Amino acid sequence: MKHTHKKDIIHIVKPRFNRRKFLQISGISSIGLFLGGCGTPALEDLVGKLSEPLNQKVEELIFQPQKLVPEFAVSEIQPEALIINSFRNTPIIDIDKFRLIIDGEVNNPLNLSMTDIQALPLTSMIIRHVCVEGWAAIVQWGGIRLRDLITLAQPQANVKYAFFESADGYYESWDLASATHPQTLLAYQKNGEKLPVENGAPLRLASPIKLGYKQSKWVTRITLTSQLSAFKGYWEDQGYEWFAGL
Ligand SMILES: Nc1nc2c(c(=O)[nH]1)N[C@H]1C(S)=C(S)[C@@H](COP(=O)(O)O)O[C@H]1N2
Ligand SMILES: [Mo]
Repeated sequence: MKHTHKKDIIHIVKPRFNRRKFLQISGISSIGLFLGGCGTPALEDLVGKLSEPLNQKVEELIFQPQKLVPEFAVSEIQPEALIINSFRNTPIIDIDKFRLIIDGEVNNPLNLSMTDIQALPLTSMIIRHVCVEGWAAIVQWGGIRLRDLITLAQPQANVKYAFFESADGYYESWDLASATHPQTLLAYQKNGEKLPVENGAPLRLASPIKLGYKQSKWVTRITLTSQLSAFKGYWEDQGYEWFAGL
């Protein structure tokens, strides 16, 4: 089966993280946390919460040694090989207003700005991206471990799946074990630079354990659930395999 893809180029509002803006965002964040509502948590609180206890099932997944996929050397990166593959136009996202929502069957739903996200530990990996159209590319991705965000959201014991919504209307769902694999990242860097918008900025999935179509670009919402949705994934709903493991 062939993907259809267009390569339209459009402009986005450039992010401007100057000092004033940074202080502004952190200020708003602290107030949100103080009010105890659904505001964005302050940066220190985010990082601090990573060591809080979890429910049994997620704890098992996170502390059980999950098999690591061997990574490549910097010299093996193929900067030209990653082909832009988008089923629609590149969406317009205002980085200053961007929020990543983590919700569903969780005790601590999250609403995070890119500043919040970039305050979490940065992980970098060099892996092979494999597209079912018959091409592959060795890419370096930098970002946060998805498991860290899932940990912060405090999923309830019955959670089995993560459902991803993207700004272009794309959607995906993953099993929890794959979503909490230590090499499953929400990336904001590609080959050592800021992630280009065509490749999914501000945030995209990157993982060596799943095929290319599982790696949602422009992720805006992650919903943790006990039931698999009737909508499994954009390509899956047209007959592609759901698990799509590598
Ligand atoms: N939101 C969104 N994510 C997406 C797609 C898409 O069309 N929209 N295409 C998928 C497919 S089929 C592939 S191979 C990769 C391509 O990533 P790239 O465009 O950064 O090379 O993104 C995946 N994630
Ligand atoms: Mo793909």
